[in-house]
Amino acid sequence: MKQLVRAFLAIVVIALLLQYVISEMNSSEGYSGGNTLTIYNWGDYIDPELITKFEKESGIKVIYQTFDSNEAMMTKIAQGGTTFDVAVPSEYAISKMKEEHLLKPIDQSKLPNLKYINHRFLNLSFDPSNKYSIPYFWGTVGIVYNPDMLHGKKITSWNDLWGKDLKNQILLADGAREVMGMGLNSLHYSLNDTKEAHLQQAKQKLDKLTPNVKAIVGDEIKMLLANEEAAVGVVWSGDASEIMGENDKLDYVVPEEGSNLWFDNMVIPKTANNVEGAHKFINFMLDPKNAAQNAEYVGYSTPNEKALNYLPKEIAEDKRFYPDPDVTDKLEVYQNLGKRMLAHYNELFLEFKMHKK
Ligand code: SPD
Repeated sequence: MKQLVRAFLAIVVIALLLQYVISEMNSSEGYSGGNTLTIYNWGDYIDPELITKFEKESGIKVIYQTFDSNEAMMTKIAQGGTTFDVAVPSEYAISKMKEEHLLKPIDQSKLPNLKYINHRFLNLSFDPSNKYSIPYFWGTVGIVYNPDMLHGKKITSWNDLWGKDLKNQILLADGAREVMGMGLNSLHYSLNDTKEAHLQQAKQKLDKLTPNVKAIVGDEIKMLLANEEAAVGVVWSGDASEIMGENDKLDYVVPEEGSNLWFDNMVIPKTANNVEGAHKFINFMLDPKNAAQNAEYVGYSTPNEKALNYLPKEIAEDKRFYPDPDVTDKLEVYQNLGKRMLAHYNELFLEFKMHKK
């Protein structure tokens, strides 16, 4: 009898251990299937309450993982061994993922809320007809700065950042295209330039900026700038909006030499297990009230026309974060420069980071 009890207890312990191991795998390796949905998004890029609301409404359990660059996200998805159901790449990454057959087509008949997206954000060249991607947020790259810390000085151009008065005052977002783009734009080159001589010139110019660069950082850039740890930051517009919500002394400018207009869209990676759930989630995020709640929480600009009605006027009418088409038409969208050129941009950016250290 005692032996039977021991055997029974051993089975219970093994079963509990197995359950624990499986749940650990679910949360760490992007396992999805059954009634779960694995979402792979940028850090600080969703209101967590919306995840809970989606889980309650759909009965689907969400496993949520984050990345901090398009490059890291693409490498992980291309490597396989993960089953992300929804991811949120930027435009040039979407074009590259399509080329590498990493995306599943989207069934628009399952997205009745797609009608709320402003047509300005649909049918863009990186994904004509939105066969593979649905708009999530959009914005620009620019400079957020604290006039008080700069004795009233106004910043208007990339070249202002090389000023001697900015020693150790600049924080840069940790993005290869953003930093290389800043170097290229400061020389009046395109931020999609592929001429080796221009890229080398941009890298040399960036190296000269290092005395002014305090750090190259991820999402913590928002907290550091809001707390006045540095006077200037090169950031995505949505981060600027969030920082300015914390510290209203700061201002945001898109530099006069030009800059980047970007689009982050929701996609269904090739390895998705829960395609039905992925469509449900995408449609949920397209709901105008949900889109407005998300935009207000993260600070980024929503492409959802109807959602603008649910946002406070001071957000929806702020032209720094919702610039009109005549302004955005002058900006450049990153192109997919091909595997080798994108790797080269990354290498140059890494060399710049090493030079900084
Ligand atoms: N913390 C959220 C960051 C999202 C930034 N996406 C912008 C991509 C521009 N290529």
